[in-house]
Amino acid sequence: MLVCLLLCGCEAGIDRQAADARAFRFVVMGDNRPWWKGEDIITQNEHFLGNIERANATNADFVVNVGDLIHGYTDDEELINKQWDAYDKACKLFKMPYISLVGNHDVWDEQSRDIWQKRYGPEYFSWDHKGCHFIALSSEIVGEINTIASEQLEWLKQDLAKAGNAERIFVFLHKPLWADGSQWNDEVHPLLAKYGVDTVFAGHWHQYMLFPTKDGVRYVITGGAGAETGPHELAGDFFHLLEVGVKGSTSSFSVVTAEGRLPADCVTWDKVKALDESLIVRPLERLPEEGELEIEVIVTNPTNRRIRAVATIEAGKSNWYDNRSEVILEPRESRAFAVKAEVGQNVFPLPKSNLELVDGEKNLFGWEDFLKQAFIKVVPEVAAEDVLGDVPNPGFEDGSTYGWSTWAGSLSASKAAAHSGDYSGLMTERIESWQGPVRDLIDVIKDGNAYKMSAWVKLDNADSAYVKMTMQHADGSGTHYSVIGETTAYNDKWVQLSGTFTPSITGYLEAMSLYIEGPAADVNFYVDDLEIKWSPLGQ
Ligand SMILES: [Ca+2]
Repeated sequence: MLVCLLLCGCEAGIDRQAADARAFRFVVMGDNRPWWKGEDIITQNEHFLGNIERANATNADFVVNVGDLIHGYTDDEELINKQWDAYDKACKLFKMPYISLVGNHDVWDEQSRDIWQKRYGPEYFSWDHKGCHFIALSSEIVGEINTIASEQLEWLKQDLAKAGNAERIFVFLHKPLWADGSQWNDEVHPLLAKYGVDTVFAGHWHQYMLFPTKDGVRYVITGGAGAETGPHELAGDFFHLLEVGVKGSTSSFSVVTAEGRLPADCVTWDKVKALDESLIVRPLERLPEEGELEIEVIVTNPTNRRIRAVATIEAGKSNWYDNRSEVILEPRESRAFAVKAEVGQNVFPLPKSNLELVDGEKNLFGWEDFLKQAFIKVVPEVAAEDVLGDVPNPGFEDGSTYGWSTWAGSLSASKAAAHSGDYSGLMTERIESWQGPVRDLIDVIKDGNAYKMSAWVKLDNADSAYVKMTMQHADGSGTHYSVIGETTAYNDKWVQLSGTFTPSITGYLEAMSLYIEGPAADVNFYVDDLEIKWSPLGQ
């Protein structure tokens, strides 16, 4: 197996460092893949090649890549193998042993998993090096995606139990599952804390970010090996690798970029959160009328350099006008700044708005949709005004299916069950799982506005089933399906399907149909109390 061969080779390094046999360095990086839908989705890009050079310059004992190695996401086996060949070719440039982990662009279905296993072996594994233990996990196991579960979790428990004498334990995986909460924090983190794991390295977010240490376990994101990054340097959006030094029972690392070396705390979760909260937008006291207005914001310069704050309003399909305002900020200065704007007859939908801190040509940090914050006080009253007037018979209380239709099968107003009132809609004689009650909303939904939608569902002849609320919309760019809400429905209680929908319409709108679907064809179900509310801030 690849990993074993590589690591057997590097154990020979011990002789060369006889003076301090247990001090060593290793490199971690992630997310080198060619850019998403870029011109060349096969060849590895210059940013990855640069990172390989910088890794070689560290003379580290080995390099770990936490995944998203190729473009992937195709059924074309020949193309997948071409992408892997191009990756292997680039990786031959590493002068030290090199270990690859599985990312979501590398294994996304059974076919891609089989290709991975044929070429690189198991999806999770571990190894020892100079008294330390290293564990590579997969967040991409088919059928268990975004979890470390079942067989892999059992393996991890046994592997950690066997690593008892290791000086330090390091864990690698592709997705920062700790940041999305849930299963990792309940089942995996306590194990790592129990065994005194030093650091967990992940990628997936194309940036660098140090998280707060939790129960002694350090968590780090390093996803800057070549895939496209965001624009904001202070948020960790830059190409980089991590150089980790281990000496006895301590470890430390620094962040290596094309421009030099940065300390591990150059970008932390807390610093980015504080920056994000440093922008203050003064809420409007009333809805603006047609004409010019100023939005007052307070911006803070977090650097020791003179920078600019640039606010842009991009009208798009709204009734606002494009606008750009700018102010110079002295080092560490915090100041009020009036952002100029101009609105036509209708305030909603709001335009796109963006406020950036800019140093020369570099974007340091930014706030998208900052304008929404100005409307927080004045929106609740307008949000209360719903659009139900345009959606008659939402709860079948007409005693008919007026306003409703079906793709196929039979829909009737039924007194057998009701979430409210006397009636609900009973859906029977379905032939496919996607068939269910349909509402035509072509005259209700307006481009760019946000809507909150909900409906109640109860099963008739099955204990439980997956249900979802879907919007089908057809326009100049084709037919699109958006899942607005999904849940499990039961036959002994009503459950609510809910979610928000913000249409983006291209060209001529041909259809806008909301429907409830999901259970197997022979499952009959009731639907009641459809509710659609205008939600100007998309909240
Ligand atoms: Ca009803």
